[in-house]
Amino acid sequence: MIAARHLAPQLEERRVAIGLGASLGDRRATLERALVQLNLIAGLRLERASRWYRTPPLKGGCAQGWFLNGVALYRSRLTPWELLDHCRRLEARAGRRRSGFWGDRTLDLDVLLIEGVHVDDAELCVPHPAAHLRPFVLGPLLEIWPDAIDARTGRPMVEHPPPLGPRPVAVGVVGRSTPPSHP
Ligand code: A4P
Ligand code: MG
Repeated sequence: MIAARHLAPQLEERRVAIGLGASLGDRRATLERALVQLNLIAGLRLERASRWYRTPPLKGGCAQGWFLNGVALYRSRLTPWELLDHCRRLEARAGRRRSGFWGDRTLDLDVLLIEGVHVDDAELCVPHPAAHLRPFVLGPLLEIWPDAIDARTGRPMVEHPPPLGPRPVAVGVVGRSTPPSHP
């Protein structure tokens, strides 16, 4: 394991998982645009994306009733903080707005896992501390990266107990899909 502060600015290529979520607007178009925009960043290359899942909000406060969630796996040469900056920039570009803590959002991008890297600082926690607790994250993550390791514990993600809550319902596959039966 490499302590984050010792990472060189230009990392060797590592796999990274990004969680995508949206509960406002044309969720699917926003998430698919974000996948492409991330892939256009120098040092990031899309390897696989999960299906999209229609998911109930984890805790109330979602006026439009449901989220669309998915996870994408990239090959990355970026530092964890560069990744976070790009995620924030794309959220802003998607016109991210929200209504209160855990409220609606047009686009939420979370850095879920970075292969072999564990960061805990004021700005960034990787692995994302809640990744293994959320069905709409762990399910799609294991779909595309079944042997992912939790760098905080060194154990496979698949060994985490199944998170509580309703199982997310897949509504389509990126690029060839079953259109969702909702707007
Ligand atoms: N931050 C620290 N670690 C990370 C990380 N690994 N990835 C910091 C991204 N950001 C990280 O995040 C606030 C700050 O957390 C960032 O600026 C960064 O410095 P945010 O995304 O701006 O705020 P947020 O999304 O409101 O908070 P948070 O804690 O990220 O919320 P979550 O955990 O994303 O939960 N229900 C369903 N069904 N689907 C969802 O996607 N999402 C949420 C929000 C609640 N309920 C949901 C869903
Ligand atoms: Mg977030």
